[in-house]
Amino acid sequence: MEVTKSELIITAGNKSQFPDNGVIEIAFAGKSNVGKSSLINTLINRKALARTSSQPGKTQTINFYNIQDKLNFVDLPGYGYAKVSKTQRESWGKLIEGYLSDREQLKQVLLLVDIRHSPGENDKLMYDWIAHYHENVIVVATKLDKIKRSQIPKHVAVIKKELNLRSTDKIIPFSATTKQGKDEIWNILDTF
Ligand SMILES: Nc1nc2c(ncn2[C@@H]2O[C@H](COP(=O)(O)OP(=O)(O)OP(=O)(O)O)[C@@H](O)[C@H]2O)c(=O)[nH]1
Ligand SMILES: [Mg+2]
Repeated sequence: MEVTKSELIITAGNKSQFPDNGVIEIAFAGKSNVGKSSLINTLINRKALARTSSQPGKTQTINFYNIQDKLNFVDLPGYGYAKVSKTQRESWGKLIEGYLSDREQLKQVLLLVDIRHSPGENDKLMYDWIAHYHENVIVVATKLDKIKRSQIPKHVAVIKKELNLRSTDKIIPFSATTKQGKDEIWNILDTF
């Protein structure tokens, strides 16, 4: 899709604020600071519609974006940030669970992991949780520009193995800096 129109619909802090117009949704999940907002901005050719931040844990709400009046992109709050309080973690869990477990219009989840690192416990839990509800998970291996080209296959293999990806899942290396992987992701999202 060539995106020329994108706008924030709502920053939702609880379930009652989720939009209710039945538009197809694509959600972006992953650890805090992994590059969810940057991926969204790259896909929609915007510098900063989705807020990016060098401070991890910035996005604590579920942010819904209208894309070309066709799709909604859903930027989920990042997990695994040590400095948030227990209460914040619990409310995060409830919010995400309320969204992911029971959302008919949610057609595809993209789970982001940093291509440089082996997935952590939280990534594995999140993958298993998403995979339970969705037959196809797209794993986006972010920050591709941070490793040497020759190292890509090795890193991809580690992520596949550690998350225990199924044949129905896909892994796509991506960089918000070079935009590598952008077309491949759109090729999939365009099928919805
Ligand atoms: N080099 C490089 N840096 C990136 C890439 N993607 C994101 N970053 C940087 O990583 C930091 C975090 O990016 P965000 O997009 O804000 O990450 P997020 O997952 O939305 O973070 P939270 O909202 O805190 O969960 C920012 O400083 C980005 O500029 C990438 O592909 N390459
Ligand atoms: Mg973010």
